[in-house]
Amino acid sequence: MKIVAVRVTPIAISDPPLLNASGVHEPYALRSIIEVETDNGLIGLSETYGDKPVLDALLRVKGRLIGHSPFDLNGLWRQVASSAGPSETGTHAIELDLAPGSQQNKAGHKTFGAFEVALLDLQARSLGIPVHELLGGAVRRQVPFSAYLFFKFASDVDPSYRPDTWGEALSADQIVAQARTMIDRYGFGSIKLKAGALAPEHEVECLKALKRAFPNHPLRIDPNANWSLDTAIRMAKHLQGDLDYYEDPTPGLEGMAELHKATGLPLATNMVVTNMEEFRRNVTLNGVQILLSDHHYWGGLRATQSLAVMCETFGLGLSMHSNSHLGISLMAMSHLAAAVPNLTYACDTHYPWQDDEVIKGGKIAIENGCVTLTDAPGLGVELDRDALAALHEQYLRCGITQRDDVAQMRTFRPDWTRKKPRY
Ligand code: GKR
Ligand code: MG
Repeated sequence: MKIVAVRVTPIAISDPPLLNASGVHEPYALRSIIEVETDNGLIGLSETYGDKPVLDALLRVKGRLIGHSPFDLNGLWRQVASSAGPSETGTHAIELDLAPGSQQNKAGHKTFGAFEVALLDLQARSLGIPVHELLGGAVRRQVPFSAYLFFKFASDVDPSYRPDTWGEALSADQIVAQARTMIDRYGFGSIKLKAGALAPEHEVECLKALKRAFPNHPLRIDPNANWSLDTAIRMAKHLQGDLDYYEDPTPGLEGMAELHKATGLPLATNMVVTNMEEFRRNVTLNGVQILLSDHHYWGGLRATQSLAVMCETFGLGLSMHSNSHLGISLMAMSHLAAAVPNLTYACDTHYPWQDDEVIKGGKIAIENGCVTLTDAPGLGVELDRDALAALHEQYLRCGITQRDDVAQMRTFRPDWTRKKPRY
């Protein structure tokens, strides 16, 4: 089986005005859809970031895969390594620091991971088995996700946002209502509140309101390192007893280690342990106790399985981080999560915030908080070509080529700054 064609299509998906530590989501989030076709007519699929640096790297590699076997993952690494552009060797350029997927120093892992998923999809399809079987077998068929709450402007804050029924979510009552809708629609059994956007005291009040409304749901809060160490310690005093884990409240591994020492709270991260070098430092410092993995920047599904083994070895908990995404990514995350025995917490997903879809059959069902895996070959999803064409058109029309939540917030608050930590 040889690769005969590779297609990379940038798309823009509508996104609501969700608030975070940087600012606010733009009306569209960018993704890249990858198709790898073989001489026996199979097509492997993958989905990843659509920001320009990632897209450029994907486009540089795609032609080099023609003639390769989809089983040759080492060959894929060689092609990715030898196609790296000059900017990717600069180590610390960061477009949006709260989303590790936007860090240039992860270019190789992001590019490899994006194609690896499509090749694993092809391998599994050629064997007539699901990806979870290729990864060693499902230890669970129901993969749990958590309700991912955001502070939010109403969609009419700007006509470029698609009208939504979620409405504004700035007060505690509005956040509780958002949680109720999420739980009614999808049955989520745990809740994450994206914080770092409004005053910390107010965000803690909202968390407490969630605790009162959903006393049996494990709760997490994620200020994306927007609280100083002092603020994070101060807020911890109010949060003690309410949290499943405390996610990235304060910047840096050393800061997180100080915080853990001062509070004893279990800390989670998708920001300070994002590669194996940071993993090693974390073990020395005991900064965080739970890793939020993400195959999109850890280098694919197999690399994330290795990370899971490392977490097991060093006694760390494990879950999954997410950015705005569609169903191909959701299925890659789900197959991986199904094959990781030591997944200790429900995974994150932005999926309920996205109305658009690029796969046949529309949105993937989340029931009782879970995605259910079947034995359909590969990732178990097919591309809807009309939807792909429409979302590509949307990409060309929207004019966004790189996510910038800070600039977007400035359109509403001209004095908004990049200051971190803000509180
Ligand atoms: O989509 O606004 C967002 C999130 O804040 C995202 O960018 C983060 O990467 O979800 C992420 C997180 O858990 O830190
Ligand atoms: Mg996070």
